[in-house]
Amino acid sequence: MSAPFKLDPLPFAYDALEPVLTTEAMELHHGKHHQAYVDNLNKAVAGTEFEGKSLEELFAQASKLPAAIRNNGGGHWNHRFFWDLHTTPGNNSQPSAALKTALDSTFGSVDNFKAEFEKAGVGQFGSGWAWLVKKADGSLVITGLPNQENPLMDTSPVQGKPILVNDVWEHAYYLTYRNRRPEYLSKWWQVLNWNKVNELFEG
Ligand code: MN3
Repeated sequence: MSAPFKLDPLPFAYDALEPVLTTEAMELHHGKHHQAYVDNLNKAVAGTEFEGKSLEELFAQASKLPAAIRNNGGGHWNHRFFWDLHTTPGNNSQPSAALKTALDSTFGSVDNFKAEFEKAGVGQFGSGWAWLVKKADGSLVITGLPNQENPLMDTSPVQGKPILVNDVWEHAYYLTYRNRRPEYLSKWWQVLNWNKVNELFEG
């Protein structure tokens, strides 16, 4: 039997993203919410035919998964991917020349891309995530997906390689921004590490 899923420490300190994401918000989001997805995922796969499989293997057959495995597996993968995209405010990272060219040609400009991405986040009804996906043909598309779905799942209406995501569950922003999801989305760019997005786009 393979080792159960586990919660890795954040790749930065809990206070590294202040003031955009506060220490209290990060401690709760990572230490409680993400931990709960990991714990519930381990409970859901224990003793089933799905135990010992990687998340990517599970997502490829998401349509056949019990809801508890799909929801908590997505919750674990999505948060791990999300944390890796963050960096201290003022890091001054930017889209690479190749990514900028793709964003310009797809969305008109990087600023227009940001506006479209924020719109997808604001428009995602209820809980979910806003995604930027590189499809198999290399094209870029923005999509909102509900709950803990992601573009690796065979159930997703948009399939492909995720290269950027933002969490628009209330637990992601409510402590700091209350009901102001648009403000959270617009400030969040300050803590995005474009170098990671560049690597994912070009990789
Ligand atoms: Mn979350």
